[in-house]
Amino acid sequence: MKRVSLTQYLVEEQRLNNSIPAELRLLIEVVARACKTISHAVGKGALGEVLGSAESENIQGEVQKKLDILSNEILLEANEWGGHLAAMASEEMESIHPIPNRYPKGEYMLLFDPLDGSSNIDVNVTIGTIFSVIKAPDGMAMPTEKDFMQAGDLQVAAGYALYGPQTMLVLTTGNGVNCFTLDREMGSWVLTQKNMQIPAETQEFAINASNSRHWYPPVTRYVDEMLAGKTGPLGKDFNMRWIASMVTDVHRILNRGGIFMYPADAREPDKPGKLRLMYEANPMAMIVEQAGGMATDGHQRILAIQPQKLHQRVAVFLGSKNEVARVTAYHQVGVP
Ligand code: P6P
Repeated sequence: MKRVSLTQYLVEEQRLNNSIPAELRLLIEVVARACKTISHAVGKGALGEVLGSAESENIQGEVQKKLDILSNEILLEANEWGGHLAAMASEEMESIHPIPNRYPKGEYMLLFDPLDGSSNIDVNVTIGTIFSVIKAPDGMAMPTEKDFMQAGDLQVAAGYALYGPQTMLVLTTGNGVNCFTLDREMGSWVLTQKNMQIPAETQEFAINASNSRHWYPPVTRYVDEMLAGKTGPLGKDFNMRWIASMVTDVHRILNRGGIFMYPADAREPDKPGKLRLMYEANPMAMIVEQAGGMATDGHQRILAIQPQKLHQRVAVFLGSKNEVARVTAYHQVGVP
């Protein structure tokens, strides 16, 4: 493939589809540059004295890793001066982060999980950054959390960076999904996969099976049918993968199909799931749908959910559309 840089791709996409105004292009390039910085810090590991926990907790009550906080700061500092944003929101911050008054404000708002999969940081397993871009409401003066309560269908862009054997950036602005690989020598993002498509069928599923005794019947039925293999109702054998790093499980599914599930379960009946809607499920659902896949909470499209709270959680079933449709259908007859 002729080497096309991220900048060239964004400029040509704007020319072809008029879908990436200059401000959005600037935002994407700033986020991509911040992900390069995060990749560099992650890559240092113990040599950078960035491993281990930060002896603090985030809004979710989860112990923060030093790299969680560093990644969050890198994204805040990279994005606050450019004039393309009105506000940001992060898994690592309880409330929204309005752009400081000393900087101009723009028409976009950025949400992110700065370092997803951080339980894997200290054991050198691939982790990543997930981001979502929405428009600031017209005439918004001082941004509030309410301004962020936009359904996922309203996202103008979504993506994730992957800090693994290669550093990659997967991006959609509503016209398909493209993957860029970081050329570490040149420091530039190079287009390496165009218009990624998720196969409709799959023989691979991803779920944390240690929770199986807590699952509700629709999930138990579905997983049991897959485990029954060729002689079971699905008539084929299935393989299982669970990396406990959503970006990595989703990237595998983008490349070879599969279904990723983090369902609600009986451990906490009031908790709809573990993953967060605004900065994990929504961006991943936009990417998956743009790649021909499907993403539901077991009952409806994730992108159709009207958010109520910035850090609200949601059940997630995403990937190969025929399998997501199947497990979603099972929920129509079963409990949540
Ligand atoms: P569990 C990482 O902490 C994360 O938010 C996702 O990246 C991942 O899919 C999930 O949680 C793993 O959860 O319960 O298997 O540790």
